[in-house]
Order: sequence, then C-alpha cells, then structure tokens
Amino acid sequence: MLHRVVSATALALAALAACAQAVPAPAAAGAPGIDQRQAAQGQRIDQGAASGQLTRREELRLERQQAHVDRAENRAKADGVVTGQERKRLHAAQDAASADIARQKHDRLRKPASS
Ligand SMILES: [Ca+2]
Repeated sequence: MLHRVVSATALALAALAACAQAVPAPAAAGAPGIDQRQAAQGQRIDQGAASGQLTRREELRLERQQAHVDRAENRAKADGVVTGQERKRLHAAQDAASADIARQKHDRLRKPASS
C-alpha cells in the first residue's frame, strides 16, 4: 500500500517535471523569447543601416519602434509576471516591427552612397 502511494507520487512528480520542461510556464517572470527577438531585430536594423538599405531616418524610426516594444516589455514585467496575453501582445508588436524592418530594407529609399 505504502509502496503504491510512493510510486504514484513519484509518477506525478515525473509528469510534473516533464511538463515543466516541455512547456514554458505561461506566467513566468521573464520573457526570453521576446528578448531574443529584440536582439535579432536590433541586429537586422544595424545590418540594414550598415548596408545602406536603411536611411538614417528609417533606422531611427525602427529603433524607436524597438524602444517602444522594450518599454511595453518592461511594463508587462513590472508586476513580476508576464501573462500569456502580455506575451502574445509583445510578440504581435514584434511581428509588426519585423514586417516594418523588412519593408524599409527593401523599399526604394537607400542611404546615399556618399554618406
Ligand atoms: Ca529603406
């Protein structure tokens, strides 16, 4: 009897551990996916500025957009919990920012070769 209880507990713990590994907690304090995307977007903007695909004006606008997402992230984290809805909103903001970066990098406005 005791053995059965112990093994049921062990099973439950193992299941719990497996869940924790497979699915990130919906209400974790951090937002690692968001941070990763921010770093990636920042690199794309820098790369576009360096290649001349982005004018200085486009670069500044896209950087402001990233700063906006950053502030939204800080607001979401302020109470120590990033809810699923907050995470979803942050990803939507990054989706929009990502599309803007792609658009600005491939439009006809380029940095003049001389500058
Ligand atoms: Ca451009």
